[in-house]
Amino acid sequence: MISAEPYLKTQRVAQALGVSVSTIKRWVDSGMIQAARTVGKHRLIPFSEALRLAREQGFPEANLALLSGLASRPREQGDAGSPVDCLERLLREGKRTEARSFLQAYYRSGVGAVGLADDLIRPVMERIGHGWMVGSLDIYQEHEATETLTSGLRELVTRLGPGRPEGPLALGATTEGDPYVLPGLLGELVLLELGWRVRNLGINLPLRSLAVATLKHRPRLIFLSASYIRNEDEFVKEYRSFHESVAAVGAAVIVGGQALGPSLRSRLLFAGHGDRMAHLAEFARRFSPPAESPMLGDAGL
Ligand code: B12
Repeated sequence: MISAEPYLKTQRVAQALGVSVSTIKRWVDSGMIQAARTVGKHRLIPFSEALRLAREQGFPEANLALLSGLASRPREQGDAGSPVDCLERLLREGKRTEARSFLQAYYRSGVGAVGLADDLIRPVMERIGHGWMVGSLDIYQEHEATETLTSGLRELVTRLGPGRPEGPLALGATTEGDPYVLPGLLGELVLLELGWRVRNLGINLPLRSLAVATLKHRPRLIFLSASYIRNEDEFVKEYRSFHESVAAVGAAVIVGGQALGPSLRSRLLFAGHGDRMAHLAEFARRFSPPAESPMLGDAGL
């Protein structure tokens, strides 16, 4: 069940955006901000609407910490300001429920799966990884951060549903020995939004088995994420026999991930490569023009 969206009082949104309460009320009444009403006719603003407003209206001084319950006073030096600051701090403090609802409100605020992946989750996890590397974070906190984002993303994927029944099919996986969950889930969300049917085969999948799945399901597209490769020569050998079998069904392979540097890539054959989910989305759009599924925000869900 997707986490309930927090609703905020007009005072809190006004304080966080640095405008007057009457301005917020006027914006609600003019329809510029979507809001609900209490029985007593008080206006309540969905968290995602406040985030959308902060982003679209470009409130540089917006106190997102105040919006996301991280702070209860006007912004001070060093306070979490940007969405990346806020989510990183919620994860560092182990605030799992707040972090999940922040993630989903950020998604509902209209950034789409690509914005969620490339502008929020990747930079946040980079900071978490750095924290682990320099010892300001313990490994359990990195694990907890990954688990929190994983469960939040799984809810969004479930909510977006299995993709359009007549949509083209894509298979996704990470390779053998690679335990990284987030890139695969984000790839799935990106393609579902574009109306693809997606079978995310998960982590740590031997390429031999991905080839079997390809011959069985005959996908149009295979997205492969590699964040960790134990032995590059072995990987290249397995990848070559995998690619021979997928070529037989005419599937296009797009690869990406931190472990696929230029020299390793130069030893592989693939139809596309990307460093960001924006590249996967662009490839999928050009490859099979979509009848796009509604994003959760559009469908008012
Ligand atoms: C979480 C994490 C883990 C977790 C993973 C948990 C899980 N279930 O997912 C665990 C604990 C398992 C782990 C283990 C290790 N980790 Co680690 N890990 C991370 C961390 C913090 C986040 C990775 C992540 O999920 N990021 C979020 C995703 C969405 O971002 P992304 O991977 O960058 O993906 C983006 C793009 O690359 C692209 N993309 C990715 N895939 C694809 C695919 C396609 C088709 C396309 C188009 C685009 C694309 O789009 C994404 C969105 O922009 C990173 C830090 C970092 N800088 O990323 C370290 C990091 C990757 N880990 C690192 C290391 C060293 C390890 C270990 C070797 C540690 C050890 N000694 O055991 C092991 C190796 C793995 C293993 N076999 O166990 C180093 C890697 C350094 C290096 N370059 O070699 C990093 C950078 C940490 C650091 N700062 O040093 N890790």
